[in-house]
Amino acid sequence: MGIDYSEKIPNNVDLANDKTLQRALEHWQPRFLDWWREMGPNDFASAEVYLRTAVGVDAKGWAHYSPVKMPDYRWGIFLADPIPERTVGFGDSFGQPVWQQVPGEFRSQFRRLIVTQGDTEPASVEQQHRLGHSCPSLYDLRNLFQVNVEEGRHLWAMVYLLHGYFGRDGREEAEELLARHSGDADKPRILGTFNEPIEDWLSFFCFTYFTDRDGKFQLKSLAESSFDPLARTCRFMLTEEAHHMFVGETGLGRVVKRALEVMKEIGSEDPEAIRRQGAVDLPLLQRYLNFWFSSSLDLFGSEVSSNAASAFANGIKGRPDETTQYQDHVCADSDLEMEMPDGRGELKKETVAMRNAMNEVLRDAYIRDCEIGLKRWNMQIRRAGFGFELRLPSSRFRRAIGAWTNVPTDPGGKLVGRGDFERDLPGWIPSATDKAFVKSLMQRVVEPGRMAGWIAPPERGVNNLPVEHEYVRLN
Ligand code: BYC
Repeated sequence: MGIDYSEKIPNNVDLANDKTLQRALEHWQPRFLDWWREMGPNDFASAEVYLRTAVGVDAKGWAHYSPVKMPDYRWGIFLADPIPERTVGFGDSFGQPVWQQVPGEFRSQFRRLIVTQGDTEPASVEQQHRLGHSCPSLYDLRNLFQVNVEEGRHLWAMVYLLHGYFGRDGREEAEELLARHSGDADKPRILGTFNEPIEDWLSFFCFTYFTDRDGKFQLKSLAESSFDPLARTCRFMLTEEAHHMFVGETGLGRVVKRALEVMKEIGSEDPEAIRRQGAVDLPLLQRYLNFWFSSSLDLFGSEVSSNAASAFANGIKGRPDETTQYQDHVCADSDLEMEMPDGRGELKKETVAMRNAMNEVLRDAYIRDCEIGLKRWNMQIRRAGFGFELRLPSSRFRRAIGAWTNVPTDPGGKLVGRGDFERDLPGWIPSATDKAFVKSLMQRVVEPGRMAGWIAPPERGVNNLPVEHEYVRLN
């Protein structure tokens, strides 16, 4: 079914024929718009932004571009087309028909996951609330706003499920999604990373590289769910998510490129000399990567998790690409060996039932995916004739969730004494001086085609338009 844009809430779920649900969502809609006005990029409400809006969920329809004022963006409910005769792809009910309703016994588990997923979407918009004022170019400003409106739509995706399938509890949860706020002392967002401030574009690019990539892995796992409406909504969200990671990967690549240009110009790798030229030195970038990667690793939950085990056993949440990447979809008798801290400053080997280790399986796949960008940037650095190498820190470093919580290690994952850790940590993640320097670079550039001095231009513009196109008309 195509997307009907004549309706108050554009959708492809035949909302017009479910009056109760339509009324409930129409009641929530003005609250969402109030939240957007208060917490979204509202200083730019009158700007015309060259945005992508889905007009259909197939390959042809989902990337339609036009200039739009963000408050007029048509947030709606779009599910990928159903897969006929789809069956449960993993866990104890493997092979049985998928569910069009939430089975009563799994209701609270599903609600918890949908609320957690939903909570991240508005959180990220809140985190990026003021970034527009320091954009390095109109091209980047447009990408920021594209990401923001789509995160708003992803919130709609989860709110649709809550309203449509969880009755009164779901409606209450949908209200709460607008009541919690990123970094709020009393009502923070649920997951740690979504309460971290994003006050500069280097953090934004790290966030879209690392944290949106967690989004990719979590959405892929939920796209395997036996609750078919959840699977279909996540499948469509993934098409949009790909652009967010593109923004992160190309953004960081352009920062590296600019640093290398400056290093060649001045013939030096000295961070201070590079900073004097207004570019980001690579050791500083490494500290930003250390911060955002370690924070994003926590988003996978504990290494050993009974929540993860029951989500897998019950067909609620699978592994990314469950059908194509794995042979054993039941995992009743397999296990995974892990190295854990023994609590006395040493390591121990532990054998964990595979179902209980699912968070770690996802985290491992995520880490491999994160490596790809680093390989590319390191190649850029080598080609430019420099020896510096960017690295992902160890998954044990600076963790706040799971077995490695508060276990002092260096970025390479080597166990160190607490005193040494506390002494050295400020040199491993961005220091106050680093942040102040990055802040000093964040001067807004809004002439079409011009870029701030700390970032190279993109290789191409959006939708075959030139980089110089006026992607945002600031009015
Ligand atoms: N911070 O057994 P455990 C995205 C909680 S990003 C704070 O270890 P479980 C996006 C956990 O909630 C993708 N708390 O883990 C990106 C639980 O609390 P309760 C978001 C945390 O349950 C950029 C307790 O610790 N989607 O889309 O197996 C921009 C013990 O849990 C954290 C999802 O996350 C943390 N980091 O797995 C915009 C998918 N980690 O319930 C958007 C849905 C864990 O006992 N969520 N806890 O009070 C899930 O699948 C799971 O909830 C988790 C945790 C993977 C997050």
